Amino acid sequence: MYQLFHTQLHDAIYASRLLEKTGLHIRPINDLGELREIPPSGIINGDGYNHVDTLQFVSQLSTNGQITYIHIDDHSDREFTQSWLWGKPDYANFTIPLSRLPHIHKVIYLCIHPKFISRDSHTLEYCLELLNSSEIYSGGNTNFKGSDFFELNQRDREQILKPEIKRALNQNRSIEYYEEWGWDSSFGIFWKSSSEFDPSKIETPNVYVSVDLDVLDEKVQVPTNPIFSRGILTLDGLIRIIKDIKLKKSIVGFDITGFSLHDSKVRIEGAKQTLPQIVGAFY
Ligand SMILES: [Mn+2]
Repeated sequence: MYQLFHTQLHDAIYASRLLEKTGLHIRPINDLGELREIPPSGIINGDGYNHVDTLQFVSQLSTNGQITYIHIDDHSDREFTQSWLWGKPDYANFTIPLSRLPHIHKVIYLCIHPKFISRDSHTLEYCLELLNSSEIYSGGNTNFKGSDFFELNQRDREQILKPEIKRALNQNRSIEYYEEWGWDSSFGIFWKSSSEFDPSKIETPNVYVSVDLDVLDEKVQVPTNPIFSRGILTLDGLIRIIKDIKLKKSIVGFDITGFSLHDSKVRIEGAKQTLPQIVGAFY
């Protein structure tokens, strides 16, 4: 069983009202210190813009050893935005600092739309960090696999030819096909199909799960902010993933983000059916 909290945001309070009939006791979270309570905590957070709060939730966890962070979202939330240039994490980039937290073993990006894995051209250091700290699975329940290529600058091209860098790259199965395309012009990051995701292969016994509801197909009745794109995951697909993680790993905390009062298309009666199923999958 989890302690269930909601943040003090209108969207999160609204979402917790949609869960009223479940009988779950959902308290407002006033102090992040409460996240250290046993049993572990689940948090209903607000709009997709508030997904950056996950960085705080995860920082505050008291953990026994390292944990794996599982990011279920249409977006990777590791893009270089304006605020990132100012040194401030936001909803679009917070998984970068999150992946650098000392108690985070690895970040698993799950059901991400390929378009949102990496859209900028990055340095070799960035690509190596991404390869070493994460696994990427593309959207929905599809068999779609793909790759991102980054053009390297002259300095990075020289770097990549160094034996120790080549060795590091070769050790990572994400780029095992790379050499066929040559070493000297660009750098590839590969992602797997989400149907390949298997929680029993996660190296740590403890995991934290963050769900952004925009990962779900538009047909699923959940109120999200229309400004963010929706993914192609089905409700059953999401529930199956959560239950599979729960079966094989210990979930030390979770949050659900992406609720929005501004979604006029969603039917409230539909959301009252859907939300309890998603939250219920964690119990
Ligand atoms: Mn998202």
